[in-house]
Amino acid sequence: MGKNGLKVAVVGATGAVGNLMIKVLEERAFPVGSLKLLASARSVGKTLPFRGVQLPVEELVEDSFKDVQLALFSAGGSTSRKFAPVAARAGTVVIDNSNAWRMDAKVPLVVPEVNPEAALIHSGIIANPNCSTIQMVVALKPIYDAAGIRRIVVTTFQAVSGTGKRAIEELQNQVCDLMNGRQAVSQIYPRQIAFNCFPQIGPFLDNGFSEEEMKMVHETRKIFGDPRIRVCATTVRIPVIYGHSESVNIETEKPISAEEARRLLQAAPGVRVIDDLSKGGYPVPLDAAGQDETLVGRIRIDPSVENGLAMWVVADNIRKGAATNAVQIAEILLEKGRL
Ligand code: 25A
Ligand code: L14
Repeated sequence: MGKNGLKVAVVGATGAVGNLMIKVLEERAFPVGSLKLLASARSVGKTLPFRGVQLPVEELVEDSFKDVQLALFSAGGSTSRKFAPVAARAGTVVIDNSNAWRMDAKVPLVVPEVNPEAALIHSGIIANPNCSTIQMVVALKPIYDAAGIRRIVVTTFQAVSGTGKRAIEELQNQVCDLMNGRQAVSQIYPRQIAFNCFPQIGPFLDNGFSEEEMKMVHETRKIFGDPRIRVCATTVRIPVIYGHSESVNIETEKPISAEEARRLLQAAPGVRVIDDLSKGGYPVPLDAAGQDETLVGRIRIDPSVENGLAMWVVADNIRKGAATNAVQIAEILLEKGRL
């Protein structure tokens, strides 16, 4: 590994997102001098590849962060609540992918295409938003800037990889069992996911919304810095492995035509418009999987309200929705000399 780079740690390195964080650091040629792979005790003994070298997985403990300049966390909320402050006290900058710190007033919540400047004002912890929120705000940013957004109604179609490795295995095992005449077993999810879908992501709250739905409300307002945006979300799990899709309806402050929205989106960073209906041109999860752009199609006027616009937004939930967004935040810090 390069001698002049940074000392970087990945917490939750053996998980679905952690694994990809390692790959994205490599792909984007992030200046890693040495890489420390951290996970729970049950992963000690495993090795994972980085730049052609197998690196050992170490157990995450209180003094794991000595001399570590940057730590990317994706080991779940309780691990982040416990260890992100430990790392920050050791002088490590933490970019945390869990839900633990996102709504903390002292913690910036950053999507580089939307509010990059927020990354520079932190006290050791920077939060990566929820995957469903990230791809939606990337697609809405150019429209927000041009016409303002009053209200968003969104329905998501979410892949199982967001829940982690064991959920991917649950879908695969259920399909295999059902195709072989055996019963499907659900351990991770509340209902059968194979050949099915269900409108529940995370626990339900007293207001009748799921936790994932309320994350989209609060995080969208925080990232845009606009507490007036009204958001109503319905989040649905579908039997897809990689790539979330979203049906997004918005009401803008000023009128905007579908052509103008399409033109703005075509010029927006991180966005690719696929919107040619004559050729069946619209994005699907298989287009999004394995790449970093947020794909937008089906852009059209919603005639049921004043200043209504509807669109379809698809992205790889563990790349742009998690690992890539986290590494992009680190790149902002690096560029501004903050690492
Ligand atoms: O809802 P949350 O809390 O926000 O959770 C979000 C993410 O956390 C993970 C899961 O991701 C999910 O996407 N997660 C949730 N519950 C978990 C649990 N009971 C859990 N992970 C482990 N146990 P994931 O499965 O893709 O991996 C997340 C990464 O986090 C590491 N990790 C978990 N707890 C940790 C920790 N690291 C440090 N300290 C802790 N306390 C985790 O490493 C992984 O890298 P690991 O060593 O625990 O898991 C390695 C593989 O083992 C399998 N596995 C998971 N749970 C169990 C298990 N094997 C046996 N028994 C289990 N209970 C997984 O397949 C994992 O890949
Ligand atoms: O808040 O199960 O980052 O798909 C995103 C994915 C919570 C769980 C988060 C899933 C998560 C979720």
